[in-house]
Amino acid sequence: MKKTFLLSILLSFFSALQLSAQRKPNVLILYTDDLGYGDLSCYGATAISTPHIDWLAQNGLRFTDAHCTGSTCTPSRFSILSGRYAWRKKGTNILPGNANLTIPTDITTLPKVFQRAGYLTGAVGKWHLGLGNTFPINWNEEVSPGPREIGFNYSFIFPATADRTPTVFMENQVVVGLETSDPMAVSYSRPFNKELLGKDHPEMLKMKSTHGHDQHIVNGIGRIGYMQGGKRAEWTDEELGFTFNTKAIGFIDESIKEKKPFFLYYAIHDIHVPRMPGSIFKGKSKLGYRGDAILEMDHSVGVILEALKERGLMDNTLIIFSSDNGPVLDDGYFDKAVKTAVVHDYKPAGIYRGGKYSVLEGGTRIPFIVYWANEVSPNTVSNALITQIDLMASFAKMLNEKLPENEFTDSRDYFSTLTGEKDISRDFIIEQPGNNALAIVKDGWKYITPSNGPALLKDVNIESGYSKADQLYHLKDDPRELNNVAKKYPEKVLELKNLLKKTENSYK
Ligand code: NG6
Ligand code: CA
Repeated sequence: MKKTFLLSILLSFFSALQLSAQRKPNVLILYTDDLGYGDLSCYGATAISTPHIDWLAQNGLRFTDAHCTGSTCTPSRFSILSGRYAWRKKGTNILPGNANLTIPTDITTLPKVFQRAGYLTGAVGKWHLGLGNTFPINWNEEVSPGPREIGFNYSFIFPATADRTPTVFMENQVVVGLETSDPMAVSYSRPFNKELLGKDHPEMLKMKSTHGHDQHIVNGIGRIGYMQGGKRAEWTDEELGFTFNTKAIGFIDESIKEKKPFFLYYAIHDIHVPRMPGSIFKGKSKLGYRGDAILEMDHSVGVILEALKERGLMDNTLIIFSSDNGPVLDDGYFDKAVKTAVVHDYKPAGIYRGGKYSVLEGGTRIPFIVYWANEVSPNTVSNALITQIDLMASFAKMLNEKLPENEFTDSRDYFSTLTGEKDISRDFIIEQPGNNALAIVKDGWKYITPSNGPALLKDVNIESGYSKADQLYHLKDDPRELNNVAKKYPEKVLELKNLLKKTENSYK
């Protein structure tokens, strides 16, 4: 009797050990920028083909009701990395390129969870979460705090977005290629002495802006923000994909050298404006530079997959592919996105209404694919409601890492839904549009708080979903949010309103 008991204890001990060895896969998050629900062929696009991402879907699990937390960049990135809703913290909306770090350095973050579990962690690509804690930032020395202080051992980033100064790369928080004889400075309030601006020099521009983007010029493209110096450190847009791919693979190699599993947050810069893909992609799609940027993004995914294959890592790497917010056609430059979409009846948000900036489903319902050989069943689809904010708690669960009990978090463990083992939807999710009029989704119902914003965001020609009245939609029957049933179901409105309030008040 005693012997069998001991044996069974030993067996369960060894199977736990085996599990923990098995369950320490490399983790790669491919996080694209402004890619809509309808922008991939595996999500129904026909005017464009994305074979590498489709491969992930064919060999993994594709979600139909996955959400980023905001319909713009900074809030979604803040939430995926910190496990907290961005609206809990002031100053976390779309950031200028000279903003300071928004994620507190003393909280648990997604990369810190991996570090605690013995991983080497890296951030490559777009950052847009602020850097440093001084104003102005001194770009001529290491800028801290930054990715390192929130849990990334390695970083190769650009500070904000491709359309914002400073238009330079930073490796481990130091500007790459900056010469001491040409120190750099960045401003968002006024141009520097002798700085040539897009608004005064249209003849210098290879791509004109439709709105904004008429300040600093680099590579023949007007940007938001001003910059002086650092001339030789400034990037060429056509090189961004190649540069980031190379650095992402370099980081993977470093993890092999250090004999550690890796966690790589690869924030692919495509398909955000200015869409100026590498020369081999120009003119290759039917959809102007926006489509070409999708091809470049898909190619980047292919390059990374190939690198994993060559290194024998495909079987032990969990890959997530997703986007930070919904799509926009005209986000400030004449790049033929609007015209070609009309010609091809192209719907970047799929069947959903709205897009980037909006509170409608097109704003936060995004592609989300999980690939994990031998663990996630190939060619499967999940209709479970999930949110990127849960990655932190879910991976903590996978790694057997406890999140500190006395620390606040919005992140919840849905690991078994993420891997398709279960089909359980999140209890509810909160969506944050450009103007902070929050929406809450629960059991197929969606409630949108009243707000004063315009119903149509004119510059970008996107329906916002804002209304002065309460809005309630039954997403299952009315996925396009056309039929406001708030008056018909006042108890539902009250229930969701109260849940939203309760969640807002759960952290002061
Ligand atoms: C807007 C920009 C837009 C884009 C966006 C941020 C103008 C007129 N528009 O203010 O081009 O940069 O901010 O996008 O300047 S995000 O994906 O990083 O949130
Ligand atoms: Ca974005």
